[in-house]
Amino acid sequence: MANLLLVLGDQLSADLASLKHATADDLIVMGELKTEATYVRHHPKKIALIFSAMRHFAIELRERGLSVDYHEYDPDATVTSFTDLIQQSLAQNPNRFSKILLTFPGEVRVLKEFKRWQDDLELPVEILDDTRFFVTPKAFKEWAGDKTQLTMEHFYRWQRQTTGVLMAGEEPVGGQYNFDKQNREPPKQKLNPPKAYEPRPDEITLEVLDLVETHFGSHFGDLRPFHLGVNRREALEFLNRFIEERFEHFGAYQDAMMAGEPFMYHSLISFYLNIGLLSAREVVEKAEAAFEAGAPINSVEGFIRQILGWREFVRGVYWLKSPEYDSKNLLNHQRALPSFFWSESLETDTHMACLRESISQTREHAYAHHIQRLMVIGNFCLLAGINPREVQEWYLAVYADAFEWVELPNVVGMILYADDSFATKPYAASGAYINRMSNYCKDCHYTVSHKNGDSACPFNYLYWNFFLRHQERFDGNNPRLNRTYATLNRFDDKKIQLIQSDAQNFLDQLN
Ligand code: FAD
Ligand code: DLZ
Ligand code: SF4
Repeated sequence: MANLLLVLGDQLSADLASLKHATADDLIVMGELKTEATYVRHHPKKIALIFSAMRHFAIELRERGLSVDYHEYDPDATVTSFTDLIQQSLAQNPNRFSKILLTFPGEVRVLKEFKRWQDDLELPVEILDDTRFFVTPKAFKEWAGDKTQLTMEHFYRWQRQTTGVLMAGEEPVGGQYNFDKQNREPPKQKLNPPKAYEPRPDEITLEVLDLVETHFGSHFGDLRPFHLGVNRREALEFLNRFIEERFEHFGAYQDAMMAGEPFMYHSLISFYLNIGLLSAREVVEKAEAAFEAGAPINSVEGFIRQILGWREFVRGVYWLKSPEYDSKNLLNHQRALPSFFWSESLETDTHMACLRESISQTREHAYAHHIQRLMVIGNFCLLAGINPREVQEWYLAVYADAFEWVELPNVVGMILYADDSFATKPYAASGAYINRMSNYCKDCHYTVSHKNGDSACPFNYLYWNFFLRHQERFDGNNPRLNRTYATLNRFDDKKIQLIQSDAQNFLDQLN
């Protein structure tokens, strides 16, 4: 008998576990669904990316001779959720299926829904491992064992040894596992990153853009111009162009930021990796092949570390720590997210050039590169004490590559220190870091070298205010912060008062 398969909007891989052995007798259901399109106010570009990529993928499946029941978005549809979709398929095809076949999803919420079907439906429901990842949640759990601190570097070395990627026998290629110290060049005057590849929307995408504009046009973010890839061919072109045009400088300038250069030397492939148009294995293989062809080790290792290391690690943490993970708030931060995060007029809503640049670029492209997400926007949310739930929702909504398994650990564990299972200290930085790694400060209303007063860079007093506020937790209890507190403890009362009053004034006028 036939199987009923449900393929989600981030499972668009020809070799998806559930699709590998699909036959013409099986029925594959896919749907542009209200529940999925609205569980947060996704950036319109993100919705358009997913809907258009789903439509293209459905066509490819049909070309493979498979049978697809595809539901285009309809605001009045009675089918609004994955459960509705499955129930309707079962009702329309009585006695046709012997089982429901699913691939492990990217979100706890959806896994719960799948598990409910296992309990409620009369048909067997099989959930296959998502083989697109190197490590299953189960294998990660075994690796984590009873470790109290999960260290990405240890995980990464284990992965390098297990997979043999970038290894020469037992030894890491280049003599060391990690070339991070060669990934921190500040931007130079003459840097000229290549223009990003801009695929032109085809008929299918144009139709989707109109639909998204009608129904989701009020969400934060610019829908047009739209130049994201929506099929396998375009995704591969992004990857190939990265290797040819950007890879050489990726390593050195991985942490650098320049006004007017949203993409720098980054790969721009997270969208396609996360929805399944590219596979992590092929990306790693291409990077290794580029190394054989002469690409520098700091670029190759730095890039592979992000994919084989960080990407797999955060997924492991997500499944290990969920379902409680999204309610973590170790530092008890309660401030509301400032409204300018959702603003269409950032020019007037904040004077902080670094935040303005990073958020307006997010609005325009549904993209910001890692250091903007981590050290500008994330750092601000940490120092200003923003409530983790509000930060999570923002990051999940505004980036086209955002899915909970990858967004949540980056927000909860990495930027906010709302859970301390993998960060050994908060990623807090003053304006000096942003000034060193970007050219934002030279056109800012604030002066980065000023520590206090109206002209001072807010990151400077917010930084010390953060460590004052959490002195009891950290001072003397975290060796990695000994130097920070040695400096702080030399400040006289007047300096401390200035820091606290500047921080208070700034925070009071945030909303
Ligand atoms: P590159 O800089 O070229 O890196 C190559 C690839 O490495 C990326 O495509 C991505 O797949 C992977 N990678 C790099 N860093 C990370 C990381 N920290 N965690 C997981 N994978 C990583 N990435 C997402 O894919 N989705 C998210 O929702 C997301 N949210 C983030 C939230 C915060 C607060 C932070 C600090 C980082 C977040 N990241 C997220 C990680 C990273 O910022 C993006 O993967 C990256 O900016 C995507 O751009 P790129 O493809 O040009 O990446
Ligand atoms: C993010 C998203 C959006 C916006 N819309 C859909 C959709 O209409 N149909 C669908 O199958 N998937 C969509 N997705 C992706 C899902 O939300 C994603 O599969 C789950 O969050 C699990 O990662
Ligand atoms: Fe950002 Fe401060 Fe530099 Fe302005 S001075 S761009 S607020 S770091």
